[in-house]
Amino acid sequence: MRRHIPRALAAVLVAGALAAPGGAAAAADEGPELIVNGDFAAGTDPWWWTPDNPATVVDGRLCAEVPAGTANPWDAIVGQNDLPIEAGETYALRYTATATTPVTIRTNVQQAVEPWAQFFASADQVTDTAQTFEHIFTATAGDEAAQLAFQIGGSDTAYTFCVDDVSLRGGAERPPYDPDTGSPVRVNQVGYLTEGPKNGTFVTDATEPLTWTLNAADGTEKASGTTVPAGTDPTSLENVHTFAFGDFTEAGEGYTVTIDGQTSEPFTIGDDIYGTLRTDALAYFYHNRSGIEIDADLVGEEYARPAGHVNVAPNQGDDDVPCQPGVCDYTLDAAGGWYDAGDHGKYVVNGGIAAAQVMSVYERTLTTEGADGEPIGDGKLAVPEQGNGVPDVLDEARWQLEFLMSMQVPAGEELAGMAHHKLHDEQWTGLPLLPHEDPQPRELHPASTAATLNLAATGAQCARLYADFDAEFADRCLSAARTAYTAAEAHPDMLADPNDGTGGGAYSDSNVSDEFYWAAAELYLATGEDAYLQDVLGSPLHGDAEAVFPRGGMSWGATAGLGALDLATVDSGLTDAQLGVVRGMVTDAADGYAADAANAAYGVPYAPDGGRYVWGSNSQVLNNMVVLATAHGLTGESGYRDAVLTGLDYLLGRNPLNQSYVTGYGERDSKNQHHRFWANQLDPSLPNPAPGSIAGGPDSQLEDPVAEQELQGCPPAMCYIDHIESYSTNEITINWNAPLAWIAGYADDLGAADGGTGPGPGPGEECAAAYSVPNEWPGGFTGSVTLSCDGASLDGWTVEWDFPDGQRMTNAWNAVCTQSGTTVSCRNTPYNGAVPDGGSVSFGFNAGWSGANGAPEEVKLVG
Ligand code: 9MR
Ligand code: 9MR
Repeated sequence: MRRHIPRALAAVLVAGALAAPGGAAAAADEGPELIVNGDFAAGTDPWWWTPDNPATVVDGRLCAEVPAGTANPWDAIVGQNDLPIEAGETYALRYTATATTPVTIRTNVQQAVEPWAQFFASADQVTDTAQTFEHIFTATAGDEAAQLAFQIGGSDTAYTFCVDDVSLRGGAERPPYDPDTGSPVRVNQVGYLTEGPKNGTFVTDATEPLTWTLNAADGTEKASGTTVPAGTDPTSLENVHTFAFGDFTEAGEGYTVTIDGQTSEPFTIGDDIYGTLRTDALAYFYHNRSGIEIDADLVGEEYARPAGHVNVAPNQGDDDVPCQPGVCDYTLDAAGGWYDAGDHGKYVVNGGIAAAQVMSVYERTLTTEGADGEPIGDGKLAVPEQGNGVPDVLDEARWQLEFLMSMQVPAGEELAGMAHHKLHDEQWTGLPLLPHEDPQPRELHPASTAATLNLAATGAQCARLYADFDAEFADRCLSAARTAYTAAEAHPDMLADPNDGTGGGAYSDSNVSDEFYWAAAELYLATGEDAYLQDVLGSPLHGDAEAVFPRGGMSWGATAGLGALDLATVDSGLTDAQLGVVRGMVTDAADGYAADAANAAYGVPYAPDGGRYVWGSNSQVLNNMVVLATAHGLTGESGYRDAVLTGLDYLLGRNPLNQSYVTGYGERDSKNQHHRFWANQLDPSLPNPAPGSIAGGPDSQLEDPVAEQELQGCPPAMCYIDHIESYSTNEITINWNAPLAWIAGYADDLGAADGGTGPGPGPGEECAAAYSVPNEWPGGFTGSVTLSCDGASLDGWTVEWDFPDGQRMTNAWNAVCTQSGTTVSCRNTPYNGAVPDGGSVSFGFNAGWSGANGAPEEVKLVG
């Protein structure tokens, strides 16, 4: 650090490698600095050390406590990886060090993997007087990712080693950022639904339309058309064209698109392309369970592992976790739950949204017509609770719900009812590290309002969903939720400390009005109680679509939308007017996301402020897709559905990097996400991430050392690297996989509907209308009618039906309706009279019912 320069200057200069030719140091100094954070101003990152010599930053230097009696120098190391060393180049290595006992250390620049070939090695004598060492060397061989290793083991006595101002300069300037993006023809590398939109993007300098051809696996041309020039795409700064082949509906595998001699990655057209994605995305959660052995019978040998944090050495166990010093004087049994991400922390904030969205994978099947609960039912997922009579997806969510409840401050304590913000290691650990090998002490961090409201919201949703399966558990959830909500009201501004990021993430959030909204909504839906409803209606967020659904997407820090989505879809006593407000927020937000998708050359429903892609941008995209899909369920509008599907295209390869961000899906998939067990990139004996794991995705802020080194100058949607240490672009976490599972379920259900069970003209019909009830509650329901054409088109339409059970329509949208007796007649608005061949148009309405709510026998197209 700068303020230590006097000490560093006072240090004795020890020049090694005196034989270096004159001027070599100067030549090396012209090259780039390869060491990141050599002055430790940014903390310990990206330095690493071996587990027995823990290091921390003390007075601006990195100090390691080296144990006595290790056998070899390399039994204790402080180092930094990813140093690009080039053969024939000259380098200057400098650092300042002290040791409380005089020692001879080994200072090596070497391969980071076997056979550990050395490009430079020196024996340096370090004493308790600060000395600056300087070594000039010419590398005789090279390595793209070498390491600097201070090998400080082998001492008979324990001592403290401190190092500062580490610098390694030399080699050629780094080439400008130039990722390998493969073919310029960008498609969804998994595929397209038979009846869905089919769009792609072509990167080219051409400004005139070009011909595209769609070819079958055997090379036969199946369709062709021309591209649409779209100018410079702001997310990639590349000139692009788009192309569309939605009219082509012949199912098959191995299709490619060729433009201007360039051929896309292969893809499938079919109805069943997202079924395994739903299952795999959900499997992520079992894989990342804490406190239970991950069973080879369920996941295969490669992914099996012992239980983590169950009090078997070197783990310190999560069954009796103390607070950080000074925070509390009790301990909690907080075993179980899901590990957050690449790290072994367990956090209530993002743990809450993740649990909620996994529960919603299930709840969606209760509230949405055509949503199939079977693929997530009992015996369908690879979880140990198979066969217990409870849908497997709820078994999975319960694993986390039990943990969330265990984080609640016990009765009798000062903050009783509040929830601790998080539990994690005292210090950051390095990679790789299996959960059961984590030696760090675990600590509870202070309670926070945000965490408490996460518990209230998820507890209430739990009460709704588990009541049918386990009343005792549902009651326990509700009671925890009520207590939490009351405690949060009493402590409405206990914000998590943004600087509390050692050993785990901070997850700090300066505004909890959205968590209050979410929790009040869920408690109202669980209890029907007016007090909670009044809190919803009285929230400053209520009715404000942009506040509830930020343009950049919902996230762990912006949760109001979770409440609004549930209010819009789950049966409750909301009046039609109240329901109209809530649904209006959903459709307003969805309109914005759909417009963003339509404007984007890559079809992505994500247009963040200032074009900045944030940490975890892929989950922001997914959360916008969840809003769109919900709006589709409420209205039947195909535009919403299309924006969800083009969002999937983006995530699965139709993007500026030609990258599928989901492991195991697509030809160019992410495989090296930041994870301490799935760390194959660091240790070939460990697996890559399990299929269905979604990477965080482009983050234009470059928030980790690898991103800083490799991605300088990247356009926003290209700020991503499939490297295990790029945690700001390439981590995986429960709260990103949860919306992936939700969307995969939605898309799979769409495919099933296309496959014959959904609306759409039957054989022989040219234009037809289909009636559905997306939502029903005591005394009321929302109806939807979809007009579809195949082999004809409409220019203006009127439909009629008879309600069989005396239902009364109260209001309609996207149509003008009248009711006389039991007969309803609806005609198009000035905006949606046209139904093209192969297209569809939907409208919706609210109506009242009593006794029964049967569907009309027929919806007739009368004009
Ligand atoms: O592994 C950690 C990851 O889960 C976090 O998102 C990230 C940012 O907080 O930090 C990672 O841990 C690194 C730590 O911040 C600094 N030392 C190296 C750790 C592993 O890369
Ligand atoms: O998802 C979090 C992201 O929104 C934040 O910008 C980032 C930095 O604070 O932290 C992310 O969460 C990480 C957490 O802090 C530690 N575990 C891994 C999480 C995902 O990278």
